[in-house]
Amino acid sequence: MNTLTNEERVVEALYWWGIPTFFRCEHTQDYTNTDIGLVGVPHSTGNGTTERDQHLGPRSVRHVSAYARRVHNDFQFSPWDACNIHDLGDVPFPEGNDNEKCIDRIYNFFKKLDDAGVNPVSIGGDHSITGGVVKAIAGADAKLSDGKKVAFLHFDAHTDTFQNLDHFMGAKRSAAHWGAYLVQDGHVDAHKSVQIGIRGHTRTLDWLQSSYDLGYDVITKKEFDKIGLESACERIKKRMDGEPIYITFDLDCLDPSIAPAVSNLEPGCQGFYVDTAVELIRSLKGQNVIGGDVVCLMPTMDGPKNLTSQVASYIAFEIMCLIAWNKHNK
Ligand SMILES: [Mn+2]
Repeated sequence: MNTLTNEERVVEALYWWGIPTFFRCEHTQDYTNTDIGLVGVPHSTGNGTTERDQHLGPRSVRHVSAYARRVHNDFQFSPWDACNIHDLGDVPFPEGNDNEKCIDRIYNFFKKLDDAGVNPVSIGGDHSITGGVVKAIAGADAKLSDGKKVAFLHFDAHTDTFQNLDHFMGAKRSAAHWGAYLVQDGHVDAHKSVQIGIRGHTRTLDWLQSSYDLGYDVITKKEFDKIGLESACERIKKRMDGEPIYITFDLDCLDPSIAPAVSNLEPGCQGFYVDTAVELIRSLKGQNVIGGDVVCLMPTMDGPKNLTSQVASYIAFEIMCLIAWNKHNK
């Protein structure tokens, strides 16, 4: 595919050179030679707040992520040499304003990846996309999870486990519902899952009850600050040890100073800084991570240098490296 000379290849490190794909990976729709598939999920109608534009996330990460095509210094390996990583394009949304039909489209797209044994790392899109993705790759019918439910490592300022509302501003499988129905429908084992980073003042005092009722372990940001990084990593590892794992990363768990371009900002208290989030992800090194997503990026609200998109690239890189690391060591 690459026709550049060795001398010319220096331009590949420049994000603004060439045709933008995720991490400058080859774009293909042929899954047969793909180990890890990078997928854009440009979907906004699962979050009916006024803050939309999350469908612009994949394009924005494609714009900057060639810069993040790096080796992994902590793991001392190159994911790009370890396995075949391709940009599989975007999920098509001809019914873009109909959330339920879009979730079906996402499911159908990712079912094909599951059938082909391709591990997906997705860029959203609002958080409702996780519902379609995980329904396809986890649970009794899924190949990637070996017929098992997945354990979630769910980063977020919010629980997204609504059970008391039939719909959120018209969307049933909305960005606020997926964390509940994936458990109820048999795709996620909440008793092996952790929600981390939940923070801020909420509208009601029983805001965590729905997560507890479903069986999640919740590490709020406040509790995290008390117990510290090491003990949080231990708790995560212990809870999901040996299970198929899916990492879903809402960028709003990060501090607004490093991730201002998110849809539901929680500026009332500090979020994670990037080192902390990265170390929490790395706590799953060597575990059976089968996929992940980075969601809620809203590029139209970003600051200079597309900071939030750049951070999103690096978070996706870390998730991807967990999957690539296992293939590297096979
Ligand atoms: Mn959130």
